[in-house]
Amino acid sequence: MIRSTENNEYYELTSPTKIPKASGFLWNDNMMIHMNCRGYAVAQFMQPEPAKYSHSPNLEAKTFMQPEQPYYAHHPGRFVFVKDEENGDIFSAPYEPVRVLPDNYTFAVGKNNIIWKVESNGVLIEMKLSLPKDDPYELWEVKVKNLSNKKRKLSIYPYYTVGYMSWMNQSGEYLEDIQAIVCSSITPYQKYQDYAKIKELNDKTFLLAEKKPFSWEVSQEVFEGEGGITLPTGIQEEALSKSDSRYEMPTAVFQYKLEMDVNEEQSYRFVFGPAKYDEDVTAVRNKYFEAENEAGEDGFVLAEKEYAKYIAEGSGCLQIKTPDAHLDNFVNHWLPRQIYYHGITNRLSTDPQTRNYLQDNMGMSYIKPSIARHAFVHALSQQESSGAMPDGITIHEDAELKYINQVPHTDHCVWLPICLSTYLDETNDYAILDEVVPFADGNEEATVMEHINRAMYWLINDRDERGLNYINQGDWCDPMNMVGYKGKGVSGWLTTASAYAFMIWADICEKNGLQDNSEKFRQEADKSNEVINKYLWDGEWYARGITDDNVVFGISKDKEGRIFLNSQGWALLSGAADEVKKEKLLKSVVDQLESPYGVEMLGPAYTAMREDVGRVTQKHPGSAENGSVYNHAAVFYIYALYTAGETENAYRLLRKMIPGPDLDDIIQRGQLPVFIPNYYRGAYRTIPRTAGRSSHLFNTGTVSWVYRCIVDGLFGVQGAKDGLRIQPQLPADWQEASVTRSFRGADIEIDIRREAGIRETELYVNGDLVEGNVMKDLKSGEKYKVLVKVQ
Ligand code: CEZ
Repeated sequence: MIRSTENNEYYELTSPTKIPKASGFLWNDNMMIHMNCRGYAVAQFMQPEPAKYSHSPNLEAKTFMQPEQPYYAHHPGRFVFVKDEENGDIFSAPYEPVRVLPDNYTFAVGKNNIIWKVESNGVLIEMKLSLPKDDPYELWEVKVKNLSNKKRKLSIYPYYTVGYMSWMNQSGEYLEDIQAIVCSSITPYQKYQDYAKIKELNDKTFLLAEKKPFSWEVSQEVFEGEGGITLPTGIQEEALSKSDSRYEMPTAVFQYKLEMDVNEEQSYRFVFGPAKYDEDVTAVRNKYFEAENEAGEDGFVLAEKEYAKYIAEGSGCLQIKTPDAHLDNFVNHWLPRQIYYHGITNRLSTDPQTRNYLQDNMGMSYIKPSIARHAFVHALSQQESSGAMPDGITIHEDAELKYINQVPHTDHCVWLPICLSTYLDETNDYAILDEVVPFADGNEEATVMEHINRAMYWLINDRDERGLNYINQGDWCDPMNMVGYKGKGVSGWLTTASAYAFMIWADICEKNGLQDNSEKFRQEADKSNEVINKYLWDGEWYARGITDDNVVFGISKDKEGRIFLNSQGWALLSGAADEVKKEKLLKSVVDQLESPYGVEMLGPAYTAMREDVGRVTQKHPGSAENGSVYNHAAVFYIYALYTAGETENAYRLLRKMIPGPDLDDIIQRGQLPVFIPNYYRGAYRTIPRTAGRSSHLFNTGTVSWVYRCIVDGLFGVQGAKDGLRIQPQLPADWQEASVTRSFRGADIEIDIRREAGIRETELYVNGDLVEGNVMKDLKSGEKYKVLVKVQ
């Protein structure tokens, strides 16, 4: 039912009903589309804020992308109805809205396109979606093939949802001369001050057809008639009625009539997207369907090719081969693709959360380090001279801080050294530290080095009399908003995370020759670690924090929220936990938080509001931050396990991030292994029925860290100042594995083998045994062959 194609180009699903929310996504520089296997779509484009051109049939709230996005009969989608003109039988591809179970069905999610093949009663419909590299348009190809052994008379009806565009003004019509349905609207607004922005918006939605249709329909109501969306009246008629829409909900449907010989195939192409003027649609026609190069390829074909290249640029810096082919496929193809998506689109937002922006670019350090470099410098240019980092980084001149970025969080400074260290490991570009960057306030400017020093001092100063870091209205955990809003509550996690950040920064300072600075921050890390142990060790694990009213929480006395994952893993990273504490907390996590779908973020999940903790306790138990397998938190923990040499523990949990390989697991998660979602439902111990269910939200800081776990931990091929440090941590049941690592311009092929009698890892570079575990003097453009013998 699920398979990857031989060359791993696609993941295929052969049922539209077994994993109904199975999905894939495509993006380009200006848009994103999330398609599910049954034909439903969520698409957004940037102008510069994210906007829709295919709407739901009701007034929609403008919000950020949501987890567990619900689908319903009228959900926006892309469909092709098919009518047998001889007997009136109707089905629709890919599956919705008619829901006739096809005889054969394939949903193939690729890197740069998504393809459905749907065969019903001797008719094969193939739908292919691709995007151009820049334009916010969907490129659709629909093929019809007669697989039966007789001539067929058919009508096909590509149907694209336009939906409820606006309560102020919406309409639509067919423009004969360009063969396009163009629907128009005015984005609703009330303040005259908004007019200046509104008038610039691309408020039209068009569906452009390459071939002249037999008929069309632009009114949703007329199209559906009494038949409704599952059996539209329009389709039951001889011909679509050619209506327009005048302050009526528009739609975009074409009808093509076909008489097909045995085995005959017909192909149709469409472009769907937003526009500002009708003339823009004419330009789209010219660009995609008229212009041809010498090879006879038109703009549509060239755009598909260009897009394939654009996606291919997002390949990562390693190719792995292990005993687990599914893992290989994910790590070699899908994981870097998801990291690239984050790094290049900034999650389709103009004000990414500071921690997201920094961590997404930590991942980009492996893919396009120049983009990461630019992002780090850009983020620092929005730092206050006090060292404080803002809650979001604006990346467009008109951008404003929105949603969660209007809530003050105290953790943003922590991510600077942590994320930058990966960039430095990968590139050795210590010159970035000397880059001079302005502060957001005043006229002062300073080096990157000084900016980050100030960020560290900001953390040092934002501590209470005990030395614990204030939480204000949240730390990494956005909805932990009522622990410290009165100004007293502290975050145990942030105190540990600060200690870790100080250590990382101390390392960077030392490598950069700044011994004194380095000493200073090591001392600060020690201080933080000391107070964590003094105030937050609960006996078997670390507490999460202390509220405004001086109540320690995340402890054994709590009925709900007794243990939080982040407090445990980061105490391993910061070095707060000694051996005894380490063993205890590892066991507590296994006993209380581990599930078949990964490790949960807290447990037991809250079932009622705790007013001294906040909004996180109001989320549904087992969803999101309230005790799901919140993959971002889980991967911090996994990274900590690798750092602490907990190889088996680390790999077991890492593998659980990816759906499968067993079919049952994939069905329970409800997601194809083509991305890692921000969470899988948790509360495994109290609500097992829904545990494991994917959020399907592919925006997540998880992926950069998964790559880091693979580079620094599993394969141990982390960059160092003087070369490439090689120290694999393979799970015990792997006898061998290999990895091709692109690193600072060199190509390094590494074979790792277990060998009896080996005590310490042995490294042979081009046949010669190398002292220590670092490959030095690497030359860009060279190829190296490395053999690593491990115990
Ligand atoms: O957003 C993520 C943030 O993008 O939640 C993480 C946080 O560290 C990331 O920076 C943990 O809180 O406001 C909410 O309740 C939302 O749940 C967001 O916290 C959450 C959403 O999953 C959006 O991706």
